[in-house]
Amino acid sequence: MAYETLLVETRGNVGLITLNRPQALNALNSTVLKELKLAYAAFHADDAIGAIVLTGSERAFAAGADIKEMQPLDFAEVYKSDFISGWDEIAKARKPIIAAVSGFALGGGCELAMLCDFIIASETAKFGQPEITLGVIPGIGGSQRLTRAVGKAKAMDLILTGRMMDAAEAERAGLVSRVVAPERLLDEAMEAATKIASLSRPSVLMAKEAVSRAFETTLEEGLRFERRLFQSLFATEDQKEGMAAFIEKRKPAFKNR
Ligand code: CO8
Repeated sequence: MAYETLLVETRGNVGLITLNRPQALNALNSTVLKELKLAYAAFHADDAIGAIVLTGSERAFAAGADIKEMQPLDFAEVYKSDFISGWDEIAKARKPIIAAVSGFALGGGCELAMLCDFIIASETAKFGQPEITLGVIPGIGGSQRLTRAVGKAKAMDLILTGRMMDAAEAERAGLVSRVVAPERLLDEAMEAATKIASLSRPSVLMAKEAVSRAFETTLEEGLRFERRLFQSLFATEDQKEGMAAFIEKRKPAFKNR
């Protein structure tokens, strides 16, 4: 299928989505949302795909929601249509998604990166929630996910001033998992995604579910949830195979069942 705002391809067992609105620094408009949902759905339906990488250009992962699209909207319109609520669906995607971020990841762009499971950043990456400078606030999780990722002090600092933080600061703060040279960014993300895609699918999906649950529940409930998932994996052939392969000093041949 041809997309207007994305480049979508398959590399081995990994789905690669590249935001492609260079004239607007990949600003996120309603077409991007519609197409991202379609691309994600296609990769989820494809059993061969074990992980997804979402990236942008060297200059911008995404410079935020499309300000030109939003500027004329009024309250009744955005309220009635529950404007931007559709982005939540992306957070519910089951297969792991890695954000590979170079350049600007601002506003909705930073939030989109945080909707992914982890962020690998180029040394050139710049993260920020500048909505306050436009007379609004973050709308798809910036005030919640950023605060959980970096803590209250830095989240307040970024969201109240609208300043940007560079990749080194983002890594120190715990927002990104790795920082690499710009020319290594896509390879690093693809290698991580390829590794994930090579592992047993049930355990990968459950690992993602278990970590995600940590953001939604108490420690006691989370521990119980993790333990039940752990126990249930003993019903899979891949648990037998993975442990036998270790003992027999060979590579496991997972069947994803
Ligand atoms: N929306 C629409 N167009 C944009 C956006 C944007 N967010 N960002 C950049 N562009 C456009 C510019 O208008 C410009 O277009 P043109 O050439 O036609 O004038 C082109 O991209 C290049 O941008 P600049 O000339 O400004 O490039 P600079 O290198 O000078 O500056 C910056 C780069 C610093 C990134 C600057 O473009 C900027 O500040 N952009 C806006 C950043 C911002 O405020 N983002 C937050 C938007 S609000 C938001 O995200 C709400 C979140 C909640 C909803 C999320 C739903 C997805």
